[in-house]
Amino acid sequence: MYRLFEMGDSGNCYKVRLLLNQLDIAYERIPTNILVGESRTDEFLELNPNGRVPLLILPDGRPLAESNAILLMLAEGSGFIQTDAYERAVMTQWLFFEQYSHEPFIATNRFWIHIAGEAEEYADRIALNEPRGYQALSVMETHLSEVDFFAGATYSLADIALYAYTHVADEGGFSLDGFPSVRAWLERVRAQPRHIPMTA
Ligand SMILES: N[C@@H](CCC(=O)N[C@@H](CS)C(=O)NCC(=O)O)C(=O)O
Repeated sequence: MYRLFEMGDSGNCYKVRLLLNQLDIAYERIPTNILVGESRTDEFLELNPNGRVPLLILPDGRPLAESNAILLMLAEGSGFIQTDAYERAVMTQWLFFEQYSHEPFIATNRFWIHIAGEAEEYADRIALNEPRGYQALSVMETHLSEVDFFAGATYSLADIALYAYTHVADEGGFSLDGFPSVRAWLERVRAQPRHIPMTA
């Protein structure tokens, strides 16, 4: 069986749990509290030298880190990955966008404000991240005003990856009021078969 080192409040971990559920793959959850350093122990660093969750242990014992890499491996051969090379590349383009232009600002502010409760301590960095997070939301809004899902007509890994932190953007101080296409897309993602909320 797969084993997943994860934290319930983490969007990066939620991506993996959402996909596992949508693929109907059984797995064991291993709660890992990053706030008390559980991803920085010697034992954990042996498995992921980068000291972060999610970390998936394959049934044969091999470890795999990085949420979007985990998604790509689990979804291999499924309808969540496009078969056409260009369409698949467009889908991965959005996975990279999520990690470089979205998550570092929206997820990081959410972490400081909502999870760590350190909004005052990190006020300067939160303020710096804010325009960049809104920039990512604007890119999403423009794209979603023309398509139903990120990589075209059907729901794919790109939607799972971008849903994870967008649907809780308010917890990072980001309002979705000015992003109607993003809000409509969130509803389409929630309506997918076997969708589960982050709190499940
Ligand atoms: N790029 C990584 C980011 C993983 C990440 O930042 N994980 C956070 C939780 S969301 C973590 O484990 N932080 C603990 C630490 O840095 O000590 C991914 O997508 O999996």
